[in-house]
Amino acid sequence: MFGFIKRKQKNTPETTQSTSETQTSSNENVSELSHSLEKTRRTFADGMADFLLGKKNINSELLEALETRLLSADVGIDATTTIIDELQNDISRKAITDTDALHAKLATIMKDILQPCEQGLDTDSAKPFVILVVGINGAGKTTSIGKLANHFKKQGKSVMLAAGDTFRAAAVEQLQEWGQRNSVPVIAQGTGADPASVIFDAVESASSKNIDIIIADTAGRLHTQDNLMDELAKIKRVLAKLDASAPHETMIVMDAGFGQNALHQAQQFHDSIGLTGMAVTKLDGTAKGGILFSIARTLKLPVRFIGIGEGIDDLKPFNASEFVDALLE
Ligand SMILES: Nc1nc2c(ncn2[C@@H]2O[C@H](COP(=O)(O)OP(=O)(O)OP(=O)(O)O)[C@@H](O)[C@H]2O)c(=O)[nH]1
Ligand SMILES: [Mg+2]
Repeated sequence: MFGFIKRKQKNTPETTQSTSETQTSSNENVSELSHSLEKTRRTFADGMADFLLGKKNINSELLEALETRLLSADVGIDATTTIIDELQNDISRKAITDTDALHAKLATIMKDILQPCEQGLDTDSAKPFVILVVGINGAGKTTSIGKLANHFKKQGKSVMLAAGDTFRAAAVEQLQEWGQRNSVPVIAQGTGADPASVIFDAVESASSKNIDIIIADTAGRLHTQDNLMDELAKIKRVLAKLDASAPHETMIVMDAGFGQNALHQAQQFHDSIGLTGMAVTKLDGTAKGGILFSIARTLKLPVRFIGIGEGIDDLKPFNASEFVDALLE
């Protein structure tokens, strides 16, 4: 939304080049993210530039416009209220007097809201480390598993996949394709097999082969939502027989485009089976990327990864600071 300020800053000598390698890679991440988050970024930006270009003074009209933009991007009432109240506070006590200061403060507040959700997944605490992937149909589970396999392999870990979605005929083949692309083994039985037994076998096999990480796919839809929750609870029970601490991560994959509805669904999964982390997908295809702020305020679950495209490299560890910088670029 403050693109013109950024462009102006980019030409000033102090900010043109960063010397540290970390900073360079962070800048690259922000540019890539910024491109992927284009739709949400535009929701923030629409209508704001006029205010900022036309007026030097910060006034209540500007804050109202900002509030509307935040709500349109699904930032949610709670986080939006925090942002506007804190800005208003600083404006009242003259700590913010121009748009540059407003921009800086806005970024700080937004980063503070998201920071608690930035908790990377540490897969070294168990071997095999078992990740159970859950979520409603079409959220992006199987695709994210394929991307995760690629991510972990790049870290030098050995990975195995378990085809726990035995409900839909094509589900096993879809996972097997991802297995082939990543050159990782996929443990599968046929359609209609008991998912808990497929995943149990996979974990036993991973143990015997000294595999680091096992990622289990599950169905997104059964005959009823109760069936689904019962099945997932059974998978967890059966796994715990093998290793009391397994699954080590129960990760929900959530489609950002569902906005507030996705939050409600995630809460249902959390209440039924207990979640330990999330991957928020399809941030590239939605104007509702602000949902991350609602997640931070309501679900308070670690956001392990974000999905920003259909390609194998389009799943990134969530970084709160880069995310906000990309949105405000
Ligand atoms: N643009 C975009 N598309 C994505 C992303 N993640 C997944 N998709 C697409 O979303 C669609 C559904 O993904 P799947 O991985 O099959 O979803 P699923 O949760 O396994 O679905 P079910 O097996 O039916 O429960 C596919 O076309 C994916 O390519 C993302 O981050 N961005
Ligand atoms: Mg699937």
